[in-house]
Amino acid sequence: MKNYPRILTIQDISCVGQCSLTVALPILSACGAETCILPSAVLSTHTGGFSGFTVRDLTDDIPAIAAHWQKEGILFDGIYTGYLGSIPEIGYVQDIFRTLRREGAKTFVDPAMADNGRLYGAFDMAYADAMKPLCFGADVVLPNLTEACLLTDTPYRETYDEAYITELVGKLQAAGAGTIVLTGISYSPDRTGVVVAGDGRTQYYSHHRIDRTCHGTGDVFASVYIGAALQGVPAFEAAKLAADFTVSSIEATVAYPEHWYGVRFETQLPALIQALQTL
Ligand code: PXL
Repeated sequence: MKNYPRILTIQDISCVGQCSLTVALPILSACGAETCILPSAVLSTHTGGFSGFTVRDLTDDIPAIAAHWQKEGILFDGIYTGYLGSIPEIGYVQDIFRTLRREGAKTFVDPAMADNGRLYGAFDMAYADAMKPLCFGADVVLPNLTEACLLTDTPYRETYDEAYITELVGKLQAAGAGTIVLTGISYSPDRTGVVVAGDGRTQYYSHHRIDRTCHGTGDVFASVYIGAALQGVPAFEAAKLAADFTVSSIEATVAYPEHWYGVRFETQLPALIQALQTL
């Protein structure tokens, strides 16, 4: 690992549930980055399967935190946003993109608002529309298929062919997207993978599909991708590394049905550090 980037990640703290900041912090640290955080909200758990969770939205705290950093001259080499709390917060994040970047800094947006054809419980179509300028203004956008459909007003399909994905990528590019890292793309029942589009080409990496859906895999994938990218790993290689890490984390979880709420990614961190050391 040759770089020591300072990254800011803006997403919620789900106190229990292995997603968002509790995933991004350890993974980005393992990737050798100084990891700074800006919590968008504090929830007792994530919203995917628990009931009665508490939510404290931190939208109103963000401008003063950002202003303090600006006053102190604190700037970042990378800014990575995930699950945010409100539409005004999306605007504040756009301000942060403008004001807190070191020269050459990269911005990464995981829309983190939907999966499996549905918006997460806290969000509506107005939120999905408000995410568009943030996603299309970032250097790298990392949507899953559902989010890519929402961002391009495309009907979501459970089964599709390469032409459908090519059209979707074309619509994201026409809307102004930078590098596109599109996850959960599957052309056959036993395989799934990631499409990477940027620098004038589109590439696809597939791996076997594990018959288990896990919460937080999008956050695990994005954190590894971004950690690797900030170490100078090219987009397609970073996507492969992130996909392989996500697969091995899910594999480390399948034997534990009581662990339905997240992925046991921690045991895979030594292998990730080793892989990054050899790149
Ligand atoms: O991993 C995405 C995510 C992040 N944060 C919260 C969530 C979810 C997905 O459901 O509920 C609070």
